[in-house]
Parts: sequence; C-alpha cells; structure tokens
Amino acid sequence: MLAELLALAEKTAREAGDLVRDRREAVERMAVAGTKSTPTDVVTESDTAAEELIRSRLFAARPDDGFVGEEDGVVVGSSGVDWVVDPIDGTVNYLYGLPQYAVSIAAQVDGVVRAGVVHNPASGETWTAVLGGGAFLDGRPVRVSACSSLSLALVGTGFGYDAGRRARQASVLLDVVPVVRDIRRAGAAALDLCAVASGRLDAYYERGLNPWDLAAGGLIAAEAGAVVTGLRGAPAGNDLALAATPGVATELTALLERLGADHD
Ligand code: LIP
Repeated sequence: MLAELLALAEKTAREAGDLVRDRREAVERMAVAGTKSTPTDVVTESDTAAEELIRSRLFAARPDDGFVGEEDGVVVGSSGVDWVVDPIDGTVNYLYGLPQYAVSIAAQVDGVVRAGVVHNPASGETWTAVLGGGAFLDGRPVRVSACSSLSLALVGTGFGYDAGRRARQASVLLDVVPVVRDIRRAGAAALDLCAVASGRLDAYYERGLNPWDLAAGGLIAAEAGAVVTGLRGAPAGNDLALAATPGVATELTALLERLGADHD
C-alpha cells in the first residue's frame, strides 16, 4: 500500500507542480491574492488552485481519506490515511520568481508519516521516501553528508512571518554563525530538509514550522540518515525542527537548547 500511496502522491505533486510553474512563468509579476498571519504571510491564487487540484485528485482516488492542507484546512477521513499537503512551500520565493519552491505531499497512516514526496517544479527535482525504504532523488538513492563536526557544518535555517519572532531567531543566529562553517537561508523548509537528505546541507533548523512544511521533507531526511528531532527530547515540530547528520545533530541540539531556540 505504501508504494501505491507514494505513486499517487508523486503523480499528483508533479501535476500540481506543472500548474503552479506554468502560472508563474505566464506573468512578469505574480499578484498577492491575500495575506494570513501577518502582511508578509502571503497567499497567491496558485497556492489555492494547486491545493484544490491536489485535493480533488487524492479524493478521486481515495474518497475515504483525510486531508490537512495549508490553505483550506482539514477534512476528517475514515480510512486511517491522512494527506498532509503544502501546495507551494516557499510561497514568498514563488511570488518573487525565485526557483526555490516545492509541492509537498505526505501520507500519514494511523498518525505516522509513512510516504512523502517533495517536488521542485522549477528545477524538476523530486525527492521521495517511504518509511523504512530509504530516500531518493529522481529515483536515485540519497544519503546525508559525512560531516561530523558543527564547526565544519553548512547549516540552513529560516525566519517566521512575525517580526518579534524574526528578531528572536536572529538573536539565536548571532550565536550560531561563529561556530558553524556558514549559514544558508533558502526560504522553503521542505527543500531545506531535502537538501540535508542529499548532502547539500549538513544541518537545518527552524522554529515555527507547520505540519505541512515538515511532514514529507522530515521523512525524506530521516530515511536518508538524518537525525530529525525537536529539542529537549521532543519530536520535530512547531517549537523547533532540526535535521542534521548524526555527527552534527548532538552538538547542534545542545547549542540550540542552551540558546533557548525553541521559545520566543
Ligand atoms: C515557509 C517555510 C520557510 C519559512 C517561512 C514559511 P510557506 O513556508 O517553508 O522555511 O522560513 O517562514 O513558513 O509559508 O512558504 O509555506
């Protein structure tokens, strides 16, 4: 069944990816259709159109499933399978025409994420994983890097839409920058997690992620050998999500706990 769920998720992510990419390429400037938590937390017509397409394809194939989507919320199912969907992760990048955004679809079975796909429509790259089956990029196996020291780690991170939250995240970063190789801020959590899975980053951490930012990318990173966790023994989640090579994870977790990165 996991292979079926993954195949459905991948086919649907590619179709939604084509839709949002074609819409983006058809215009010089993408319009903001609305805002959510703050004036900088934007939604475009492509976000909602893609979520509608994803929802209709998944329900056409599996009408009894549940659905958790960034734009249109929750549908409770009866099958035990719930889809956790971000139609465009990295919406601000999408708005500005930066090719760093992704369609992220995860299948949660009895509350556990067991299959996931992250598709970057601009680059065409597609990461996939099923629980216990390893992680893949365009069908080829991927593994995290061999980096085993925080001081040599290339670390990704991100900032929230709330100004106070960003100020707090920046103050944590002030203490992270001097003890790592360098920082990258790419702007899409799902792709940051896949970058860890592919060894393009040695670690990534962020406070404030939603389940749809984290579900598929978190599984892919874990199946590639990353430690995916929160702080103080908590699972990766809204307080803080961290994905890193085993060698870097211990040092980075200890540092972020000491800095209180999991609270404002
Ligand atoms: C984004 C995340 C990113 C984070 C942004 C935002 P969205 O998700 O992918 O890592 O820094 O604040 O949460 O809003 O583009 O789906």
